[in-house]
Amino acid sequence: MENEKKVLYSGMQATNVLTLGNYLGALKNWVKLNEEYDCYFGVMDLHSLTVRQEPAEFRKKAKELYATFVAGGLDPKTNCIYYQSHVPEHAYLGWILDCFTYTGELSRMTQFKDKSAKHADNVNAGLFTYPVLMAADILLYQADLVPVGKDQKQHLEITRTIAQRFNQIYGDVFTVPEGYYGKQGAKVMSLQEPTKKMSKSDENVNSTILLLDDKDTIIRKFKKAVTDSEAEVRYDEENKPGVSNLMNIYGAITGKDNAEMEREFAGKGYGDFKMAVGEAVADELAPLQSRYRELMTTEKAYLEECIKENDARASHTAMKTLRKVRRKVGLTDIPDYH
Ligand code: AQP
Repeated sequence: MENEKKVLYSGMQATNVLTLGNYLGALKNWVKLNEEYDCYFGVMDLHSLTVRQEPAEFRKKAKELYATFVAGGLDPKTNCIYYQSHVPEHAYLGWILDCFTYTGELSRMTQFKDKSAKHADNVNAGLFTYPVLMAADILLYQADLVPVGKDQKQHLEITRTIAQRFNQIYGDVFTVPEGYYGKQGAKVMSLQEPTKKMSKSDENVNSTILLLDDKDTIIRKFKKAVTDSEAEVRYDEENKPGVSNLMNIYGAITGKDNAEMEREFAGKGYGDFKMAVGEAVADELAPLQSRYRELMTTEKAYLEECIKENDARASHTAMKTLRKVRRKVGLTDIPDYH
């Protein structure tokens, strides 16, 4: 039977090379869960337009992001990996859901506040309605589970609110999704300002580990990571945010808990600890990097073929939901909309 598995949906913006935060908060969990679920992963290029993009560079980044998903371990023959902008139903449902979302709700979103401060010269309406488009992304595919980093928790909550509101008026139209957050790695912080999240658009290169950084760069960045004046590897987010962040990263990769890490580095200085974290990260990323290089050199045609197949698959599911929504809200039938 078709679709016995539950549905998983997630995506990322095509704004830059991914960071270790994107990897540990999202991609690594996608890979972990992908066989258990019927998965849709989007390159969220419409979302990226909330910030000005240089067109040629943007197109390139979107393709690179697609290849990164595959290089990270997602098979595009079994997972529907697609570009958001290739499925116009996202924007269409986004508009309908805009009419079921209150401006008061949107103005409470912390990402909107943060991004408005960061892009003060371009506080556009898209930045404001971003969470509604995200709700449309998820609800179009009737997703049960959405694995994301903790920074997206508020957006997932509003998605649930919108779905429940719509269902209350029109009956059971949308599946109300659950968020999935990993135990470790759900919020990776900047290496230079460990009270701020690691972000792919951060201008300070030493703040982020990029997934395509080579081993020397990774180790150098960890060596420069801000810690504190003690020399004790101990988890204490409030008083030792830098060390706690590094423990969080090391734990997410090795599977070790805080007590194990504290024992492992007892009596050793931060130098040894940083080196161990750097090596663990570099080793973790090495297979992704070599697969990425293969895909971007000799397997471009294969990716194009997958894109085409997955566009059709995503469109089929998205149209099915949109058709139902159109009918429920009372829009007239489009004769050839199948
Ligand atoms: N620091 C982080 N720790 C854990 N998870 C994170 N994510 C992002 N940063 C961290 C998760 O990665 C996914 C990608 O999200 P996105 O591309 O839609 O945008 P974002 O959350 O705004 O990510 P960035 O890196 O901060 O991008 P820019 O700089 O472009 O705004 C999501 O699942 C997110 O939770």
